[in-house]
Order: sequence, then structure tokens, then C-alpha cells
Amino acid sequence: MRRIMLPALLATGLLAAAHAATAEEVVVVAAEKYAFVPAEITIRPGTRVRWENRDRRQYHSVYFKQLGDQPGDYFFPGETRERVFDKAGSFPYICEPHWKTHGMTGVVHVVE
Ligand SMILES: [Cu+2]
Repeated sequence: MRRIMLPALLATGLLAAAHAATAEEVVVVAAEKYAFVPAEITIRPGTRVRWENRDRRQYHSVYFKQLGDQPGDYFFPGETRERVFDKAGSFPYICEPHWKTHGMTGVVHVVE
């Protein structure tokens, strides 16, 4: 009985997870302690990513140079930045004040 039940439960779990991923429209990345958490995410096209500054005093930025961002768009504790990714690809970004000193970088993988 267990051998039959386990795959069925796994399949149900996977379906539930896939449905949740499809229904999920916003993925949150924290900016805290000089790091993006998680630094690497994989999403589907059309997903909105929200970066939340969870530090108490420190500002950060989410700078996608290859997407034509203007530098200097810093956001402060409690503030957010958002971006919707419509095209597939890998999009690296940096926090301008901290990428050199703290390796504060991230990447968004958009997969069909
Ligand atoms: Cu930073």
C-alpha cells in the first residue's frame, strides 16, 4: 500500500507546487545586511519581482545595467523596488554602493 501511495502523494505535491508557482505573481527578494536574499532566483515570464529593503539604516539599489537602468536609484529601509520580467533570459544586477565592497549582487533567471 505504501509503495502505491507514496508516488501518488508526490505527484499531488508536485502539482500543488506547480499550481502555486503559476499563481504566484510576486517574488520577493530581501536586501539586508549587504546581501540580496535569495541572490539568485528563477521565475517565469510575467512574474513581478519585489526587492524589499529590510535594513534599519542602510540604503541599497537594484541596478540592471544591461536593461538600461539609470544609476543612483537608491531605496531606503522599508522601501521597495519592483520590476516585471517579460522576456526569457538571465539578468544580473548589482547594488551600486555595495557590490564591490560586499559582493552585493544578484541574478534573475527568466525561464519559459
Ligand atoms: Cu547595498
